[in-house]
Amino acid sequence: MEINICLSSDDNYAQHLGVTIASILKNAKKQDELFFYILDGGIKEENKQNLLSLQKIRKFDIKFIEINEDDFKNCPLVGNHITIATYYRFLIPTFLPDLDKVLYLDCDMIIEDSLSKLYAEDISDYWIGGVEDLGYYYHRRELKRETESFYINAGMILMNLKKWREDNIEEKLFNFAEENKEILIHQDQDVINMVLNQKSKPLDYKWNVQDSFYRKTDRNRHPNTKLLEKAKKRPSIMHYTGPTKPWAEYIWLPMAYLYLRYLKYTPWKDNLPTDNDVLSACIKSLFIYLLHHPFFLLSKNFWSQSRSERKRKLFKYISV
Ligand SMILES: [Mn+2]
Repeated sequence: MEINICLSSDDNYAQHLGVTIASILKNAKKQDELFFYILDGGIKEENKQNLLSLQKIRKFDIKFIEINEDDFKNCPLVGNHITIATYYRFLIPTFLPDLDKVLYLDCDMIIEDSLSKLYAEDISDYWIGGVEDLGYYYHRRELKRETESFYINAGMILMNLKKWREDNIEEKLFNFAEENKEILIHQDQDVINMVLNQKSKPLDYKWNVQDSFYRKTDRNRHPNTKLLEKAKKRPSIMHYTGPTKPWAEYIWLPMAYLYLRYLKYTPWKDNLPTDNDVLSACIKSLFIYLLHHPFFLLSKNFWSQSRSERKRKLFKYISV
């Protein structure tokens, strides 16, 4: 079965792109024919060769599509760990004129399953298919949407390119982004949700398990379904959604070990996360907390908070 996958990366992310691809190759079924389309924001020749060397794991096709940043100069930038590259996916129907369907994946993902079942999902009546983002409960309300409504995580989207072209979706996305700068928090993800919500198909959680799924603070608001619990135990796609990534802050991130599982099959195998030592990470976080709150044990306020609130404050500094 032919599986068309689109990923986006600049030279800084080439290693993580490589690890994501390696995880796809390692878990592909015999009959999967893999075609990768890379939206290339300046990947250097050396790293392109490194990516091609992954052919050792398994045969695949790869095409680099050069991106012109000028096409995105009107897009608003919000937050600090998101770059202009997140907008590239708006133009995928133009970048890939020969395809009617494509699976878009972020490079902060590890794939632990064949992608054939996901790719075969019938989205002929939809613009996109994807998995709910369980965070952002309050944010949805700010966007003046029903809190219960489906809010997709844009790190994995199955795209019906044919329907995007028929309905002029590219233009609608860019217009919306330009006209609504002040309400966008999650940049292109908000835009995708606001414009495409009417025709988004919810898919099984296991196809985009986000690290927020494991956080206790959010859990109260999670739909308490068996599907969600099952997906968390064995993600088919693990997505490191926050600013904390497994290649840097390894210790405190759920499922971070999956990144190392596939890093070792790539030419970047020696670039291990810097803080993969538990003891030094604990000492570091306690030290930083004490710097900010030298008398916290004496403060009445601290002890009158709920346990979870205290914990949250103590661990806030870990990713500093
Ligand atoms: Mn992501």
